[in-house]
Amino acid sequence: APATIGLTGLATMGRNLARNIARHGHAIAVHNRTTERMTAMLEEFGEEGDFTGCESLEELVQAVERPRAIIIMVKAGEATDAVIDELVPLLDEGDIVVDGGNAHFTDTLRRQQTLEEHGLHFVGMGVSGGEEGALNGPSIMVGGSDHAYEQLGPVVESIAAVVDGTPCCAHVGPDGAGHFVKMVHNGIEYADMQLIAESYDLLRSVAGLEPHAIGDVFAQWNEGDLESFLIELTADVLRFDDASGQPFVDVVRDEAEQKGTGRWTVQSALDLGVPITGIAEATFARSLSGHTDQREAARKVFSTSPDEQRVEVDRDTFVDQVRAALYASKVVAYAQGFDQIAKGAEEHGWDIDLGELATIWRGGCIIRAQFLDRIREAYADEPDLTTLLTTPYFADAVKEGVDAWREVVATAAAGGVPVPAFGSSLSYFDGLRRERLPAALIQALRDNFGAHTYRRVDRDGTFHTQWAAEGRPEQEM
Ligand code: NBP
Repeated sequence: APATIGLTGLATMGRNLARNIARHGHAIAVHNRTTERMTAMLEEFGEEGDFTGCESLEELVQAVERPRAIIIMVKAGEATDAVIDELVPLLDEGDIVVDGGNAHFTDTLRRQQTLEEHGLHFVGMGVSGGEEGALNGPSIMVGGSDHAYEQLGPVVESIAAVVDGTPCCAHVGPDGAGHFVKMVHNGIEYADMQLIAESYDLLRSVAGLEPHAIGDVFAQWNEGDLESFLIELTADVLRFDDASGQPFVDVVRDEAEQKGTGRWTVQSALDLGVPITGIAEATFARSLSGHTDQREAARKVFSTSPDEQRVEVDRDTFVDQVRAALYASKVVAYAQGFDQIAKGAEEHGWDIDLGELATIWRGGCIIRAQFLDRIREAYADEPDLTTLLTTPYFADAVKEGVDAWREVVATAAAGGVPVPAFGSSLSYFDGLRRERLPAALIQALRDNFGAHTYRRVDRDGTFHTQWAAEGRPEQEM
């Protein structure tokens, strides 16, 4: 019998996704550019389900029932285009091509257009959860036509993670919507991790706790509002010792890498004009960590003895303040990320259900957290929410934590501990709540040097003041 679905690209992600699909009872045809990967996979896991091994894309296409659904799970970028170019002439009208890789959503928009011209459906499918998620249940964000989702939905929903009986899989919107929200999801992941890292740094440098003890603190935090996969993982990592006997975190070089989704998120936010300061600072913090030459130069010139920057804190109080600051900053990071999705949806004409996103991120993905239930509830209460920050639950949490948040940022500054994500989140919060912003001065300056005009507080309209040559206002005599 023909296979229900086909998949090409059997590296870590594709192989695990194919196994997951087969384990759920769907007959699947599998292919990989280098055939050995396919044969090795079937040798090892062929018993897990109904697999058809294919040595070429022609064979793959032949093996799948029509209208076909073929998932591409290869390296994002040129490799994906190469596979699409090869696949398209082999397909028939009405077939569905699914890109499950980490594509940039603008590539997905472009590919969708091209395939539509060939009478094919193109689906951009964001898959979160890494290697483990792909095998045991990822969070899946599908962008594509209703028609394509009708066929694809039952298969992908069956392989997704499940929370409270709900699969962590959604038809987010058309064309690039799935990859767009996957991108922002990854951006939020950057912010989450940076906030955790700053918390660790403060507990170590200011409160003087050792990694194991900090791991215990994180384990405790995981019992409350902060309960999440990343907090749990942090507890595990901090309590883990390297074979050399040292804490594992101490043998890892302090240079964080990135594959680019954080950068994409920030670039898109700049285009959309959405201030996602937490995600941006998290992305820049990784860049800074990699600038080893500049770091070395600065250390030589500016290093101080540890005593010069020692700040005295009450350890228990400080630990609790850091927890409050972490929670408040996390609220800001998510508010900013959801804001970006709302603006992106508006820009591209996508009707994205933000509450549904919070729902499908509760399982399978790296940012899964109890917290997302609160976001889901917030959007259920008010689907057209202006910002998550002001919904009663989060507003109360922020109000309760704001003094601690300020204390932590001030202590970090006094102690010379960099907290770009904590600091920028607090500034974002203060920026939003401020009665008057110094933006008035910026606009006055812009009118002065560039005649960019300004609006007034006391009447409607657009104004320009006649500034004299030296930039001074002309005096009325
Ligand atoms: P990789 O991103 O490492 O890609 C390797 C696969 O791409 C192999 O199957 C390789 O075939 C194939 N490939 C390449 Br490279 N160039 C090709 C070409 N020109 N034509 C045909 N096939 C080509 O695999 P991965 O880590 O499994 O990730 C797959 C996708 O899933 C990526 O887009 C990734 O960004 C995304 N993703 C990854 C994760 C994760 O945690 N790793 C999470 C979520 C999403 P070969 O065997 O013949 O070399």
